[in-house]
Amino acid sequence: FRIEAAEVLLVRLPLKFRFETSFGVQTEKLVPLLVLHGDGVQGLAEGTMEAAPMYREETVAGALGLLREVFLPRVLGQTFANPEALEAALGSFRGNRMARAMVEMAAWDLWARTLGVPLGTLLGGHKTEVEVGVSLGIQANEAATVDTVRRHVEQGYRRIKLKIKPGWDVQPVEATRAAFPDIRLTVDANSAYTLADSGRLAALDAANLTYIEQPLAWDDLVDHSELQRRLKTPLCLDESVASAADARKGLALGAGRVINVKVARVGGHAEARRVHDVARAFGAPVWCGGMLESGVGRAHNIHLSTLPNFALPGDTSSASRYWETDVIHEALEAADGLMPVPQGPGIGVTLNREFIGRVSELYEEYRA
Ligand code: OSB
Ligand code: MG
Repeated sequence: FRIEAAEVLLVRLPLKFRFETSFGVQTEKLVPLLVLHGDGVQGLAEGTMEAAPMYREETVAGALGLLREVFLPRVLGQTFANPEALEAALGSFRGNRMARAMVEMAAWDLWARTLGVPLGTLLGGHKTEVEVGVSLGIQANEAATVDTVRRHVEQGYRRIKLKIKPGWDVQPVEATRAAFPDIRLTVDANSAYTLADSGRLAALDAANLTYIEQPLAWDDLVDHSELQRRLKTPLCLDESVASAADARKGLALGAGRVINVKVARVGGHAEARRVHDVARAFGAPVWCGGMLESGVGRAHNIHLSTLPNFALPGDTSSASRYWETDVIHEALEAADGLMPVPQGPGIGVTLNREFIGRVSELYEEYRA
């Protein structure tokens, strides 16, 4: 396929809920979108980095500059045999994997649409629906926590994840477990703890959590392996896995027993599939994480989740939880904790250009 032109758009979407994590409070999502144009076909991708470097080091501003100055000039006017060839064209650059992933993921969508097959099928997946859970932000108190958990359990979500931070961990978890003895429950600390907190984290062993997600530093594997030795509960790595090599090292060190695969965090679908394969070789399940994506990123996540070792429910819950109006026409809605895979070629969704035109804060077009 040949990349004839590219469009970069920037949309600000107000969140329907206040999303508090250990690194801050979010009330909106700044969404950069990339459209790659091939021979009569378009490929879509979304940047999932935050506006500020609070999750990992990447930012929206950094991604927009890199696309314009470095990445798009490398691919415009070029012909690629497949998306892996395009990945290789950007492979010598350091870091900035979420920014590179925008190009790589749009290329997968373009390629799948060119071939007329769903992206999940092209990646090697077979499912027509995927199991999903929900990620719930830090609430004002225990009663509010139990209340919001109840609403989402009633909607059928297959796993509840509570955001925690030092000072807000054992209490909400114990209250939730007492109210729902049998649900699949996890917590996510987004790197808010250190090894000095291992006693506090060990207190969570009593709550029968499926895993504790990313308790320690965003770039750490070694301390996680020490913490894992002190806990019964499996650790799940999110921030600290940026590649299949990181996944191999983390699992070999015993830094965790589960991996949260975020396709953009690891640089795109090809690397996400390699993370999936490495984890399978270690006997470790993976699941598909989320970054409060718009419909474009959400559709990519669902297609990736059709691979067999996505054995635990992902974070890709119904789009209507997040947005009044999405950037795509299709509604990505889960029922009874199952998210249908959008059908049709590629990621199976189409941009709502009318809505985007009204709210877009930036529009750039590049030609070969
Ligand atoms: O750590 O998984 C995370 C959102 C933004 C940044 C990091 C994370 C999250 C979530 C939300 O947990 C997942 C979602 O609902 O998309
Ligand atoms: Mg996480």
